[in-house]
Amino acid sequence: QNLKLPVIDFAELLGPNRPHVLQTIAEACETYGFFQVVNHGMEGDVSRNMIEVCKRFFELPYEERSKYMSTDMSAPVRYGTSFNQIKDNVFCWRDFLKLYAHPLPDYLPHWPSSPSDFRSLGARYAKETKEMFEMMVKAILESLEINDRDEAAEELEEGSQVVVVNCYPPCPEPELTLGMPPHSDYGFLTLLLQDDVEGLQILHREEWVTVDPIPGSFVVNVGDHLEIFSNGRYKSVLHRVLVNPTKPRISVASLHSFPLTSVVKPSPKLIDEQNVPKYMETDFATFLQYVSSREPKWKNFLESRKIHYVR
Ligand code: AKG
Repeated sequence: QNLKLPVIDFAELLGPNRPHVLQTIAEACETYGFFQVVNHGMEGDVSRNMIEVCKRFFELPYEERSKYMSTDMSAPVRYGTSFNQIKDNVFCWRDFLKLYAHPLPDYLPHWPSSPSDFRSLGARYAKETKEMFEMMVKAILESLEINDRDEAAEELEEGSQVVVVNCYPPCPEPELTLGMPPHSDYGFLTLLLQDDVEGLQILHREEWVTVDPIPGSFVVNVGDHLEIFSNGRYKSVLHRVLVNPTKPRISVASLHSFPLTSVVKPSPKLIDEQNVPKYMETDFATFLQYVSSREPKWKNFLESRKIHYVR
């Protein structure tokens, strides 16, 4: 049984229906940690061209793609298999291209120069997803009853954006593997574009359910930073990817986080005597230290930041 995620019509955020849409966003973030966005303002050509140019990248000869292979997790561009082909004990059925994207002028010169239109199409896509993210942040803050000009919005505007292109080739024995193991996303929000092949599953009421792709829509999910910022009200939910026996699948995830130098903590606007902080302050260095000492899986990192009060 496939899951129909709550659908947010972004155009309605600009009209009289805004309070109702904000309510739907809040309920979706509390119940599923996920929602889908339609009428988001990105023209169909921009998203279709992005999927198509990424497909062409993965079709390039290995010698061309492997120029971007790196074991440095913070390289501006990293091409690889699984998560880290040097470290992983078991490989996932996935190739990926990870592109740092903000500030774009700093990173664009490092992006693949082949296919020849990769940078121009990718840059437009990254710029427009960043704008969409900024509108979403305002809606998310408002849904938490926090002023949309809160300093968090400013910080997030300067935060990191990483575009991860996932390519899942057809797999002759899909039941023996996964495209991606269960994980939650480290950042604040992830905006995911996918082609028309299903594969994404989320953990909902302790069951894995497949998300029905709506062509041209974005799947948006709450990341660990937003769970912490909302003091646990919005949920960073585990998700994984199945592979298909006959069809390849491409997805493009745009991951948006607080700046790498920021301290992430529950919003002071949501904390009072009745609502004590449920998470410790955290920063990127703590995260890196955590993941370099063990395999990053399930929600271990987020769990490790929870405060357990002794009565
Ligand atoms: C990720 O990039 O973190 C994903 O979970 C990708 C999901 C997908 O390919 O549908």
